Amino acid sequence: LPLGERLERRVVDGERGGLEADLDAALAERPALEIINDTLLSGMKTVGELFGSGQMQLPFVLQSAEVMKAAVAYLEPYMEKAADGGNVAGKGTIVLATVKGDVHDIGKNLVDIILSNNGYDVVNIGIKQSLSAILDAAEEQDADVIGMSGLLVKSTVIMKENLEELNRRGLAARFPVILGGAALTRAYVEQDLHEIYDGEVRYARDAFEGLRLMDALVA
Ligand code: B1M
Repeated sequence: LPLGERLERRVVDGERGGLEADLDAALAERPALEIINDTLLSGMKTVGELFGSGQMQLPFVLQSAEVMKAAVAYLEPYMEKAADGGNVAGKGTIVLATVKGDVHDIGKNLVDIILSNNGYDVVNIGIKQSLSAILDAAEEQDADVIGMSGLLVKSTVIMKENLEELNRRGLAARFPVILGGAALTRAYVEQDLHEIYDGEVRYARDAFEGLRLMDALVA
């Protein structure tokens, strides 16, 4: 198979052996981010389709996720940093979490990498995080923005409850919120949730929209 297809297959098949060598070869041809966006994510999409249609069982999805994570970790040092020295942080702080009951973190961790490489301080508190854990981190770190990720339909309900709780605690004006994850739709966030939240709530379709939103919210 050609290199790109082989890499994509590695994600779909959950095949780690020889991954680094293929990534090195791909890096000689294309930037790291392009390898992630065009090749590896396309493999994850196939995994989601196979799983959704009952053609792939969960343990194999997990293996694919492990390969995806290993590939992203390997590529991370090669990802472009902002010209203004993105690693000199200080543009603003975001607390990033996958919401309560949800373990999906590949997307959230990509958002972390993209924001960190572009000058933001990212406090990534992990998966299955309750609102109180998110708020503890946000207050402790004096965060500018709260970012919540979730891929389950159930998580979209949790996000709504979290926003309602922020309203009740009088914290909506203090914390703009960015939401992302495959179960959300733009309309759900920008219409339904926008209507109930007393602060700013925005939808990020991908990590780059997350970055644009941070630039807009924190500037
Ligand atoms: Co699960 N899973 N999974 N899964 N899984 C989905 C989400 C699902 C759609 C698959 C399917 O049925 N087709 C389905 C959800 C269905 C639903 O709710 N309606 C599902 C299910 C059902 C489940 C379980 C319930 C299965 C079970 O146990 N029977 C279970 C849930 C466990 C739980 O959470 N409590 C489960 C478990 C798992 C694994 C552990 C095996 C593994 C996750 C491993 C991990 O993350 N560490 C897994 C995986 C890998 C997937 C799929 C196949 C791929 C997800 C992924 O990593 N995509 C997924 C199918 C799919 O999404 N279509 C699926 C790549 C990633 C880069 O994309 O996270 O969307 P994504 O992130 C994007 C954007 O959304 C955005 O930026 C990223 C890219 O730029 N983004 C943000 C995300 N968060 C953001 C935050 C932001 C900004 C942008 O700012 C805050």
